[in-house]
Amino acid sequence: MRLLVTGGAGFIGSSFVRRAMARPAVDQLTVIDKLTYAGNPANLAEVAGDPRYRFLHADINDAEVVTGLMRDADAVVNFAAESHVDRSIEEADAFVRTDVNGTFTLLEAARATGVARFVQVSTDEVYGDVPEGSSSEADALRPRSPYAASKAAADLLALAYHTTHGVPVMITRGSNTYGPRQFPEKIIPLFITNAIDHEPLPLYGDGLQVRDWLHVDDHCAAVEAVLDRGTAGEIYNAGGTASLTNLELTRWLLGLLDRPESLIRHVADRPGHDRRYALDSSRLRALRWQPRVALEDGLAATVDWYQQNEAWWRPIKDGSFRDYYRRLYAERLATSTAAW
Ligand code: NAD
Ligand code: TDX
Repeated sequence: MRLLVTGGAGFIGSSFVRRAMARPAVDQLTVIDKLTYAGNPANLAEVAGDPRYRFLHADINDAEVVTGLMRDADAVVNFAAESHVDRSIEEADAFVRTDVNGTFTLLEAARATGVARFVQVSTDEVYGDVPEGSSSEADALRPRSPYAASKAAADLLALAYHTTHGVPVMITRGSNTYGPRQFPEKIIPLFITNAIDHEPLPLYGDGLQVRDWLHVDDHCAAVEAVLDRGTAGEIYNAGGTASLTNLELTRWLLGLLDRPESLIRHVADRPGHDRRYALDSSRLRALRWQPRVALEDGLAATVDWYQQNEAWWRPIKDGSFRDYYRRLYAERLATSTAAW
């Protein structure tokens, strides 16, 4: 199998690449990544020397480049995206350019080259807020943030390219993912690294929003199952092993790090904040996939990884991330309240 992986220098993409390179069935793997603030070549250092692997620093919107790469591939997995909800609230341009136009460019290339399989990596956020029960793949899309809307638009384009042009598209919709090498803008790595430094943890609103946590290894196994055994034109939900409130999650992290709950600050809520996500993953389970990493094991290992790998995250937090953090959190923290 010759694989083309977009966004492979990011959190989930790089984990997928390491996993794929361990498979003898993979003869060639090409990563294309724009290396935005979230892309980090260090995430791919482990595979960089393998003769089956090559890296191309490019934008998925470059039609000529992606068409050329696809001619030389049996399958494409599209991880490339702008992925952070709060950034999409601040400025959504890049979300439309990458998540919508970029996916469109890849679909056009798939149509032109007749690539055999195309996995579009999507998210539970396309279903919007789910006050009770769980989302199944046939449910209506009700995205509520610009990020979620950009991913939903990509899903609809992908499905239309399957129906109209026969492009062999499969969509995965994973839930909130966590693990090593996640950019420290997302709640788990942000709170772990802040807590290591005895900095406050800015919990949005009442902290009672519910997320269903999926370990990155389980997310990658889901994408691999769909790549290998999925049916073209189908959507596959991949839910996690534990649903809990952000407040419960935060307390758990503080316990693992031996830090006091007085670090928790309730800050102004995220506009349009989805209260709860939940996925029904029975279709993917029928493909012999199930999430395996229990949250207690995955969180402990993730905390340990950030403790052992300061060289990975300190340069990020000390660089341009500082300005972002100030913009998003300074005012919020100045007007915050204690958790108790
Ligand atoms: P990430 O932000 O860590 O990585 C995104 C990668 O895409 C980066 O390497 C970045 O450089 C690259 N990229 C961005 N724009 C590009 C462009 N125009 N051309 C080429 N490369 C570009 O994201 P992640 O958390 O690893 O998420 C990967 C995918 O999984 C995304 O599609 C996201 O929507 C989806 N997803 C993420 C989660 C989660 O909790 N993190 C859950 C479900 C689905
Ligand atoms: O500082 C924070 N304080 C806080 O209370 C941050 C960054 C987050 N939160 C809350 C908001 C959410 O309820 O924590 C929860 C998780 O937030 P994020 O880590 O930003 O993730 P979320 O918005 O749920 O989206 C994630 O899962 C679905 C990924 O970022 C998406 O890429 C994926 O599609």
